Amino acid sequence: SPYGRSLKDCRMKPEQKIAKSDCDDNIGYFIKKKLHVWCRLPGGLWELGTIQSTSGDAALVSVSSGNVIKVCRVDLLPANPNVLEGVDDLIQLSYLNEPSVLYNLQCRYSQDMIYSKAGPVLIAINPFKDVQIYGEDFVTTYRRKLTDKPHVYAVADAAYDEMMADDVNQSIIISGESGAGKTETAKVAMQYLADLGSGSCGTEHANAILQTNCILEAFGNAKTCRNHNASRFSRVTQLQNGERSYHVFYQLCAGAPSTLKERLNLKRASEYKYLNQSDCLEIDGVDDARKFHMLMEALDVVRVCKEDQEHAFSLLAAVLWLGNISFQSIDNENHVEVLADEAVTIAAMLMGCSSQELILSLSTPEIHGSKDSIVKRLTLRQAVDARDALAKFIYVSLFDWLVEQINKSLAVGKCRTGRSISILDIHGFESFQKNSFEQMCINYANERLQQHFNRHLFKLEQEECELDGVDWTKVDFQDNRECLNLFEKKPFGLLSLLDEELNFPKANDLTLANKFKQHLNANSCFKAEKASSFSICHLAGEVLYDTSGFLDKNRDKLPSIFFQLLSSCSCRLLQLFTSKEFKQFQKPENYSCQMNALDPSKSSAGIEFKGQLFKLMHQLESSKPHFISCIKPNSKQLPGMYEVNLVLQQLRCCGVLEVVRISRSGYPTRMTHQEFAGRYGFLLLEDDLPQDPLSLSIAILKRFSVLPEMYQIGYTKVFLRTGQIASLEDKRKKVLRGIIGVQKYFRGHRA
Ligand code: AOV
Ligand code: MG
Repeated sequence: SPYGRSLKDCRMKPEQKIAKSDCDDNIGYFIKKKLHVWCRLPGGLWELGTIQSTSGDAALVSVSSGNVIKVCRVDLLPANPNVLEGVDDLIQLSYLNEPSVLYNLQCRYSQDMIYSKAGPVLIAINPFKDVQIYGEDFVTTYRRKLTDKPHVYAVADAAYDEMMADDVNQSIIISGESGAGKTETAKVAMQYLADLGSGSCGTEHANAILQTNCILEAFGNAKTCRNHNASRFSRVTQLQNGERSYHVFYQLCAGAPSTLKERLNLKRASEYKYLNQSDCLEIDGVDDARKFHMLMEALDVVRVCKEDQEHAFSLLAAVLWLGNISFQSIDNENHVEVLADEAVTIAAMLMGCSSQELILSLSTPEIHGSKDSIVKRLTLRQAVDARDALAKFIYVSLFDWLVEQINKSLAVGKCRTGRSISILDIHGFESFQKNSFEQMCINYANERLQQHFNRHLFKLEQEECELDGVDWTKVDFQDNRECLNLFEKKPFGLLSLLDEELNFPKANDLTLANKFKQHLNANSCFKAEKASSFSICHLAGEVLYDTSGFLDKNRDKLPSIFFQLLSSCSCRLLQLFTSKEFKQFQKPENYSCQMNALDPSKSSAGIEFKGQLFKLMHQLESSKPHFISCIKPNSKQLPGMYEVNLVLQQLRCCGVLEVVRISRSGYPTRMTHQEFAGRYGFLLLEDDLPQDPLSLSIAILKRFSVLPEMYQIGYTKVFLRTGQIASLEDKRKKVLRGIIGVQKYFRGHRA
């Protein structure tokens, strides 16, 4: 598994998730009734079978192949009756154990039903192929509410209706791991909303909104080994083999018209060190030159003027040329100076400064920490780091600027109702063999989002019960307050301690790890590990982190000498990037740790990240959320392939099982009185046939001696506890068999 430890070490232990099996409690009943059970085979796969006999802790089970195998009782779980096969909503399952959920989703996926519901959450399993469920006809079908099949369109439609009816902002929150389909799902949702909106805002405005995808993907997405179109950050300067930097660089090199190429001194992508280091310049089936033309059109559509476009392309070229700047050794101690070649000349020209100024800035050592650390000359490592920091700063600022331009342009549009639907395409929980600062930030963000998810869905559950007049009994759910404290507590939380350590010039990976261990051990989500490692028990699983590189990555500041350089450049955008107003726009509101973003010594990546996260949460808190969980069915990006363990891993991580558990922990099966009477009413005798559906439901429950603690009667629905529907189904089947037997008898008799 690519997930290293997380499969084994999920905080939610399997026995918690697989609520003590009904099968284990009623094993005699299962044997007698020949009911299906799931047996866990060695290797973790599940197979359907029926129990033949038990002795002690083991059971003999006959499986579908005809073989009889010996299975430990703890490895047996009840399976759902056939009537529940492939249900739209997992909440309808009588038994919500992992194999049942996996099988249900697989059954649907094999028929291209990639969307399912898990109570209030939409599950989307990546098809890795075109599925014929999008486009005008489907939009109309969902808009007119002619179907209730789960779909992103249905989610977007509900968000739209609720926004209009309740005058409340909505958010569609999409989660899932890399390659799970978040960005595609976001686009499907946007497409639907743009179609709806084109009526009121005009097609032009709706089209402009859709065109932003093209721009954001060019500048914000890149090929990784997991996803050829991954939404990524900070990968301008360093690449893994087989991965690419942001698409826009390759698009520019391949597609810029010759005059532009000349003005920017552009070469082929293979000539640039930032691009040629990973042995991967092209993506199968992707025409970068064509994409560049689409990008330019999209920029026109969102009204970024030609002059600004040219500025943006110049800065992209400047970044590429910065990467080609090299250094030569000047002594035996690995000290270097900048090589004054064409890379420096062209980069300086594109930025609007002189080569001398650029060289001087690249050669001036940054002084951080105490005076002891002052060095007169740069080592190769320091010089490369400084150059890369400059390139990253330019790219990041360019990206932020572009987003601002797009927002300004769209705000000019005709429809300003004051209400919005936000679509959040987030980076999902990650757990690799080795995890660093980036994973910590990503997982922290997911932890915050998960809290939002739980709290909200928990509340929903309560509301549904109350609305239907059903007694609300507290169901427990995993609260991650403790884990969030581990990150956010002041002064002894991960982020504060990390920042504090930046002030110690002699700090290193080990001192940082020790500091964590010294101050955080009391938190139950923290685990000290060997040397520079520690673990965090995240809601989605335990993750092992290694502090190596934490300090450098957290420092993430642009040496102050570059601020001086950039503010004196003639390029208008560079001046803007170092100006107060620009920083003001980037600075998150509701920022708990106020700081001067212009003072590089005070910013840290962790604090910045937290600030942005708080801003995001603030925005989400004030909107009505709709959740979509994307699942990647295999790690090969192939259609028609469903890897059970990979899916299970994700279901556990994204908390979907937990939500279904929460949603139904009290009374999982909910059927309207009409549905209930429709299916089981015929089981009643003539005498006890009441008129209204609610009384019919009560009569059915009485007739079959369902214990009062096993159900509740709501105004509109029957709420049943786990397993009840299965036993009702059993009775129904028996009666039906009896009826068919009688019919046969009569037919035979007549004949
Ligand atoms: P991600 O956004 O979740 O990853 P994407 O949305 O980029 O993942 O999806 C990855 C690939 O899966 C896409 O390029 C498509 O080829 C395919 N795909 C996803 N959803 C669909 C769909 N509904 N129909 C057809 N193909 C689909 V990342 O951004 O890496 O976390 O950082
Ligand atoms: Mg994405």
